[in-house]
Amino acid sequence: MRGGTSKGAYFLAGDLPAEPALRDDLLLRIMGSPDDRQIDGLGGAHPLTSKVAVISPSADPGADVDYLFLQVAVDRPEVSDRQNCGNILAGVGPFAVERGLVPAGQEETAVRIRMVNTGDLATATFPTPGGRVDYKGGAAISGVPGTAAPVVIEFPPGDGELLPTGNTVDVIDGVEVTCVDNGMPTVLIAADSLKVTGYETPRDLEEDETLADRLRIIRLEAGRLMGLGDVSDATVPKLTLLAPPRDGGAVTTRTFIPVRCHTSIGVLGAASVAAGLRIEGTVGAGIAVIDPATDRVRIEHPTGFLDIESSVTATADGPPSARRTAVVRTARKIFDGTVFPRAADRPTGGHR
Ligand code: NQM
Repeated sequence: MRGGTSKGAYFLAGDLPAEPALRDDLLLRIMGSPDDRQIDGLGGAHPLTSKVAVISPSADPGADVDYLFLQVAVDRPEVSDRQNCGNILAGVGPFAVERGLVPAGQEETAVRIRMVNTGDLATATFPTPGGRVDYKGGAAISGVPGTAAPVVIEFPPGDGELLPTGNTVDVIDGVEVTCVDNGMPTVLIAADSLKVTGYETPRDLEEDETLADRLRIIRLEAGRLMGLGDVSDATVPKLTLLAPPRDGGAVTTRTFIPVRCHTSIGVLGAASVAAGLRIEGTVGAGIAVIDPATDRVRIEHPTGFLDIESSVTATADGPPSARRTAVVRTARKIFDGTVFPRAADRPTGGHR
């Protein structure tokens, strides 16, 4: 399925081995990793198209289904459950209805989802005319051609720290950063503090080796400060370069996930950026143009923009916390069938 601006293979948990090492070895073979082109599997040779969702009924009374997100590395034999994915999340509700885990309503269906990676909850609501998922619709999202049915995703406020280092600004390697987590650990950096404009193409930024070195140093230290330990092999935290908006939005972004530069922006990544912009004194607050009269924040990115509803509670005597986060995505079933993984040679899977 395509979920938002990502694409992945969605599985019922019961169809995969329960043992993580066996499951990950199978997923590497299904996706065709490790291989730059993922030529022998389903993966699309980019982190955004090498994703897996594992869905099962939930034992949590507040959720209908559990969603475990797995990032399958393209060029390394690694499968990681250390991050969540809000784009792939957009396909979880429709998949749950297709597989009979959740009954469809006659007009629309709301599916309560527990995101196993973080323990956070989300509710996805999408049209089901006549009790069937209908992927056709008029919603357009930047980075995806055409239109499809809208999937409205609401995130209740989490109870984690929005500013995991306890500071609005930390200085790492001489650069001011804000470390923020509203569903995705993210490091906000002013693009000009790294001698780029923030309007470059993802490809130009990826080819800038000096920038890559700086980002690597900043990310390792930020991960430590955010309590994530040694993040050298982890896909979090993400790094978002910020510049003033150019197309009427709140801010321009270029996000590293963490080595490749995102062609748009992740949903939870955007939720974290939006929350960060709303907190006084952060790196983003000084760059963004925020309208305090509305919750809507338009995040500009390389292929357009992502609108996210985000509000933050700021009190004088306590740390800021997220009040509300919501987003509209689309999702589409592309193929339903049987995958034939390449044969197992020896277990290659490294689980992180
Ligand atoms: O932040 C890519 C994506 C993502 C993550 C990444 C995402 C999110 O766009 O919620 O969706 O940051 O690795 O799929």
